[in-house]
Amino acid sequence: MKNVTTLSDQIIKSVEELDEERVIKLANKALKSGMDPLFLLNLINEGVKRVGKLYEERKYFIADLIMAGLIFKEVLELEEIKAQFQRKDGEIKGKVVVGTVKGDLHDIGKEIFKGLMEVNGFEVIDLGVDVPEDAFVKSVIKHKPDIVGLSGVLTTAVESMKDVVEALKRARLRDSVKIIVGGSYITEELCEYIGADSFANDASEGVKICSEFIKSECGG
Ligand code: B12
Repeated sequence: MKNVTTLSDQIIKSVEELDEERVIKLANKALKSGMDPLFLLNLINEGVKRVGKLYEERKYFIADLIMAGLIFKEVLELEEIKAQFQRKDGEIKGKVVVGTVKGDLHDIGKEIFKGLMEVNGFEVIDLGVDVPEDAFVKSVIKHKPDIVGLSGVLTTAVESMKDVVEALKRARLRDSVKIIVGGSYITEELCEYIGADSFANDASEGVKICSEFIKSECGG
């Protein structure tokens, strides 16, 4: 147990220090020793949050945020992690339109949510980043999804998320979909303010909520 804790700490620390080579080396070591890939991603996320904090404290700069993003993406490219996101054959449970909302370019969380949804049997239509509300409306008309998933990590994303909900209401589509919002700072109060059906600060939790949406839709 001590070794596992030490390795976890080392991973978080090497992300915080933006030591790309060491992160990849330790990540490979952790995966080889049987660490759950999703647990590993949580560790990387913890390190990345520390980078964010250092940026806030003006000890790190924008280039460091970029580097943190690049390191995260590199970890997502590791074979064992990619395997975690490989869609298994089987029935499609439901359809979801996802996107990072207007004004926000952060896409790592959205990519993780998308990957986990696909692995859990959802068809995902990904609209990308900085997506305006009318693009969500058009996509709902075109694809008739069961769920709309909105991602955003900037505090300003809350207003953009609310804009999407309002635009769907104006188009009389709000009741045809469930809406889930995700991002590290989203709270129940913000979810209510946005007018979404649910929220998650963690992609796995989001997948569980979406599966429940589908179950209740089917009356199960
Ligand atoms: C990497 C990074 C960047 C990279 C992004 C690269 C990329 N391709 O995404 C770059 C360098 C581009 C960037 C730019 C900026 N960033 Co930035 N960035 C970060 C950093 C360090 C990590 C974000 C991240 O990827 N985290 C890892 C992922 C996995 O976490 P996540 O997004 O929260 O996702 C998880 C959950 O939230 C959830 N989830 C996410 N989406 C969804 C969706 C659904 C439907 C569900 C269910 C769940 C879900 O699941 C995920 C996994 O469990 C954060 C620090 C932090 N604390 O978050 C700052 C941070 C978000 N950035 C910040 C800032 C200020 C900026 C800039 C304004 C900086 C600048 N001066 O230009 C710009 C804004 C650009 C823009 N318009 O979007 C601030 C935001 C502060 C605020 N109050 O809004 C933060 C918090 C840093 C800080 N502490 O100051 N950034």
